[in-house]
Amino acid sequence: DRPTLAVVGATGAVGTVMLSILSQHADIWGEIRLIASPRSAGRKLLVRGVEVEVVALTEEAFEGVDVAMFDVPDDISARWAPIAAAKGAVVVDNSAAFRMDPDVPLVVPEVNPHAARVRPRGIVANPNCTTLSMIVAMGALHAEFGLRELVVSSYQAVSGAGLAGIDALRAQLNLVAGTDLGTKPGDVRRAVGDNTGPFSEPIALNVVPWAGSAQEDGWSSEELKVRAESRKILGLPDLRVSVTCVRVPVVTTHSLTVHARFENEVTVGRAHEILSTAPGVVLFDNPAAGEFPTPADVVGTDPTWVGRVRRSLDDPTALELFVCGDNLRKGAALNTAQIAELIAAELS
Ligand code: 2RA
Repeated sequence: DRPTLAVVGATGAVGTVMLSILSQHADIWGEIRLIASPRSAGRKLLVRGVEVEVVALTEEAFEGVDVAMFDVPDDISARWAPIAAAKGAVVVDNSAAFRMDPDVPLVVPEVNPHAARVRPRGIVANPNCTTLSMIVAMGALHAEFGLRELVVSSYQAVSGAGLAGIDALRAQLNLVAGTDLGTKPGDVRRAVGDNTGPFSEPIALNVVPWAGSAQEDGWSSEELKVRAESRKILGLPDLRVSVTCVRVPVVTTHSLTVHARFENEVTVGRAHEILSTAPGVVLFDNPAAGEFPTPADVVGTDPTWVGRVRRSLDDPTALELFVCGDNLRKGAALNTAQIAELIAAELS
């Protein structure tokens, strides 16, 4: 019998992309059960070309489920993932609730697929979308050159903050379109007023050097996640990682600039060879011909796109790169689906 899959959080920004991915991938699942908050129960959503009615999140909803994918806020995962696991489902969780739990593997199928096999709590965690937007390319380069340090700046899309983030950017763009705003101090802020949505500052005509919540010594939770998760996925507990997270007025696709320092000397030629053959990576790097990835072109695609590969002028062991990844696909739904497919292959 083909395994039963539950999608918890089916109506959110990531859940919506998940349903389209499940409709595009090989049809390995028996029943696909859609689960969401009681507010969304009864809605009908299309998956694999058929309408499926959403059921409310209850203990009974996990009856007979083999694999349960969770795309819900941290507190909902923290409460319900162990319940689903106790019911016998293997949980693939895309919240931050379990990522750093030593008994929960943090898996990127192109980098550490073997880790998914050992899951004492019956839970496998999916990394944060910002980590995921670069880690496939970094894993490939690490395997060749031996990674020693990452210095990263992110350019994060508003859909990282869910449908509310997309709504906030669209509403703000409507307020500023066709005006001369953005020419005087505070003019955009005054026009946007309280309509900042999930962000602390206006995001239209702006960039905001902040994502997540405040942590010690000025760091944001998002910055600390990228550091801790990169170390765990790559199996490099002492990797030096410095991150600055920035929100930009892009709907979907996170970008990152990366300064990656390695154990050995690097060449752009060898880095190009590795990146052009690594699974899940597209090398798009010919700036003289105007070829480098941008979110507007990458959105809706699966791979990690890499361009602007240069050797650091002052350090022959370091590379500079620009990386883009769709934060809702590889950054969330796609990686979760890939993990679920690894587990399904193991169960069958
Ligand atoms: C963001 N990484 O972009 C977060 C979402 N998990 O806001």
